[in-house]
Amino acid sequence: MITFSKDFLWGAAASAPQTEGAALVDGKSPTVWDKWFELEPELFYEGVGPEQTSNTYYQYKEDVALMKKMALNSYRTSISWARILPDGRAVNVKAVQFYRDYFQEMKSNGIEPIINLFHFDMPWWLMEKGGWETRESIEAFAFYAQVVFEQFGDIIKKWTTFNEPLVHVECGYLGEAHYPKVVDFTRAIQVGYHTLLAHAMAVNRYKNSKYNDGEIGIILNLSPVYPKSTHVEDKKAAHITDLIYIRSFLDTVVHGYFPEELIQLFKTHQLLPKVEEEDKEIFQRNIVDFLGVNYYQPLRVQRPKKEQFPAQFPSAFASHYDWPNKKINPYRGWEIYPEGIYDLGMRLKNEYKNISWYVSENGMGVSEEERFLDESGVVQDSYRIDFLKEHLIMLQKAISEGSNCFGYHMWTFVDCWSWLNAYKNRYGFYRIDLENQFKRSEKASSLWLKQVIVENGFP
Ligand code: BGP
Repeated sequence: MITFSKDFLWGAAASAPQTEGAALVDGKSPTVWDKWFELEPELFYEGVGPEQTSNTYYQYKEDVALMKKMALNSYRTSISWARILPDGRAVNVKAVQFYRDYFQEMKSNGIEPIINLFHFDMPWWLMEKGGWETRESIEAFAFYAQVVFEQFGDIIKKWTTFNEPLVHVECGYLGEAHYPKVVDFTRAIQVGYHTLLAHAMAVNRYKNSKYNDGEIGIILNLSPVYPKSTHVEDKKAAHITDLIYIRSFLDTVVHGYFPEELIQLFKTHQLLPKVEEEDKEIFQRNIVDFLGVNYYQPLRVQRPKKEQFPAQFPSAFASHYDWPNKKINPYRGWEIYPEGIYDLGMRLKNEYKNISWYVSENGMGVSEEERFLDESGVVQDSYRIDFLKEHLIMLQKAISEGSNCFGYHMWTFVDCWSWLNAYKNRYGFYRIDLENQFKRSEKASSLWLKQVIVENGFP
């Protein structure tokens, strides 16, 4: 029997911009996603934009009832900055009321809300000023954080600042999947640096807020990095990838400082961001209480390919390696490697002070999932049950060896809108029918996990 502790947090994860809908309702101002969709709707899968997310703004009571039915005891979502502070300064009373009611509804049903502040949804007014590239964004975020701690700190006892800060850096400044879709390593590093500083400032505001009896952390996507071989060049490629993609964020939020090796690397390539004297102390004094870890698949790398030179940083140090033994999710193309969750858990134990953490996202995206609907309208997602089982076995192994993990949240609860991919890949325990007033219907995995929660494990 694979068992978990009685107080283990079983839940699901989502975010405001991917679920709420009501994109410009009750005073909310546009985010980068609302605006980008308005400017280039053709970039979004099947032309579906952020207005058509899961309608949670109006249907949250129904969703909380379903969470309860599934026996979940926790749920992670985020607050929309542009809803709470439409112009960055004045508090939107209707938004405060909405979130208080929503969070209270969860609490009254025995579901602990874990609330995140930023899930890729930069308010448009701030983007127009340069977004995270500007130093001004740090104080703007700290102010927003302070407002939400004051408004909801009596209800919320587990906070996180950012979801996957690496992603808005990588997709927005080293790729073209997020706005402002530029490819510029110098700007990317400045954005990453300011994000980390904004995170530390928000932690500081929490520690100094009137309801500071809870905990605050951050959600990082920690894909373990595996080299192609034990050859020194492949190992070096993995080491540098880990330094840039993992340790840049992880060391800073847990230890309070950037790895010296990373600073030297950026220095050598004249990529050091602009910093100020006081920053060092801000990082040092504001380390996290816990971590959320998003894990989908590992990164596999090898020494850089010769033909890539002169290459763009960081491909000058590593290139992708297609592991021939990998098991693939045929419906999304991502690798399935449950051992990665164990490796992460053990690393947090051994190298990061055995910090308290939880799996804040893990899951299996499936395109055209309607093909698995049975006659009674239930999605028979046995592939997702297998996925869950395999990952929970590895998680439990890490816990039994001392890793300090307090919960598991699958991405996601009800199929949700996902950025440029819109509804292409479905992840939920519940299916959403967009043609039928956002109707929610069961998938077999929700019944399976309910049983696991009730029994605190599975055979
Ligand atoms: C994570 C994000 C989520 C969600 C998930 C699935 O990186 O935090 O917001 O989008 O990935 O990704 P996708 O829908 O692209 O398959």
